[in-house]
Amino acid sequence: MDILILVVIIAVVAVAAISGLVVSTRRPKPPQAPPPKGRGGATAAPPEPRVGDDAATPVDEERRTIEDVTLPGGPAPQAPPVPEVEVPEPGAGRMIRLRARLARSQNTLGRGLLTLLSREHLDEDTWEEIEDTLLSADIGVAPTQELVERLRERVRVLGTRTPDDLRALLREELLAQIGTDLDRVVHTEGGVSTEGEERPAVILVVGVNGTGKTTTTGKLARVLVADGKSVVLGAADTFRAAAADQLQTWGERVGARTVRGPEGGDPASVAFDAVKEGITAGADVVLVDTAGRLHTKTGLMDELGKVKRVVEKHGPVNEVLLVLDATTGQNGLVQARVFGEVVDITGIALTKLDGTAKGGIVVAVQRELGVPVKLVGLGEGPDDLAPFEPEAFVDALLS
Ligand SMILES: Nc1nc2c(ncn2[C@@H]2O[C@H](COP(=O)(O)OP(=O)(O)OP(=O)(O)O)[C@@H](O)[C@H]2O)c(=O)[nH]1
Ligand SMILES: [Mg+2]
Repeated sequence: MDILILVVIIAVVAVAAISGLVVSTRRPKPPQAPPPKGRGGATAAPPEPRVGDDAATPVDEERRTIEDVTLPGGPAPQAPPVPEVEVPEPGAGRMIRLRARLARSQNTLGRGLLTLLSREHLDEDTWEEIEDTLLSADIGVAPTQELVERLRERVRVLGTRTPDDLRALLREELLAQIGTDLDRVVHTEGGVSTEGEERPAVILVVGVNGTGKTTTTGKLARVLVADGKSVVLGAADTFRAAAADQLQTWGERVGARTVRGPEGGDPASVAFDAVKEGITAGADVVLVDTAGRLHTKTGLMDELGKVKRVVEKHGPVNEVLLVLDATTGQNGLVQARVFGEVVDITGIALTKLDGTAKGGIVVAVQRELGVPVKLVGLGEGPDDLAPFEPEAFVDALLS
């Protein structure tokens, strides 16, 4: 009997011992802190385990809001970013604001002329130097000769020449060459479509490759939006999808919708659809960006003519802006002539004036085409396009 009792007791103790062992092996281990790098590699005794020590974040840490918690399985899904609509600078007075940039690139012409005219003896050599200075600024042969003749005459009449007299004289003569009474307004008055609906103004932007058409279209959209107009963009450069993306990015920044077509599609059809969208949306202005084309490629020039004709099914185009890169000099004049033959150019946007001292091209190109420079590009920034103001231009030249 005693032996039996002893066996039962031993069995109970053995079962208890085994179950305790099992439980202890199942309990998760608290995370192992790296051993402190004590002197001589000695390790401190591990602290007593506490509740919550095995959690990723200690329970006694400051409570976090629900937004801060990263859900298991990766970062929380992000809402698609809403493009921020910017408030562009108004167009008026931009040329004055950008005057410093203009002065930096252009005033070698003004300073050069003033220095030469201030010489005590204005001999033939000096007049030749004056002529060369004007020619090297791309003013063109005929305007240079005219200007030199007038300056000679007026300097002779003037007699003594103070720097202020010379500056005033030069200002007047340069302004006369540039023209102060040309219509430089970018026309944005809508009209009535051929279907009798109200329709937006339509502006076609044309030019050879890389002159700055898309950039100028985007910048002009900003000027118009700043002036309170609603704008639709037409991506009629269908050669590359990237061209439409580029324009769309400009549009999104100011909340202007971009109408685009399939890559390699018919540009005339995209331009037509853009104007249709402008009519439907009740927009004020539709700006149509076209692909860069060499004026020497007849097929491409014919295509441009077609874009204009197709758009005009809705009603007349208000403006055809030829974008010219000021750094290309005299070659720009040849481009202007050929584009003018295919589509009636109504205004010139002269870009990259910040990158050349040859601002005289303003005079030359107006002469060549008989149309005014309406816009000038003075940098790559979104608001670096200014309505052209002759007085501000000449003042920057002579500053
Ligand atoms: N410095 C300066 N750069 C300019 C100006 N206007 C345009 N650019 C730059 O010129 C480059 C060409 O501009 P785009 O607008 O892509 O030219 P594009 O005529 O549309 O070119 P294609 O569509 O390929 O024919 C870009 O790097 C512009 O930032 C300007 O006034 N000043
Ligand atoms: Mg382009």
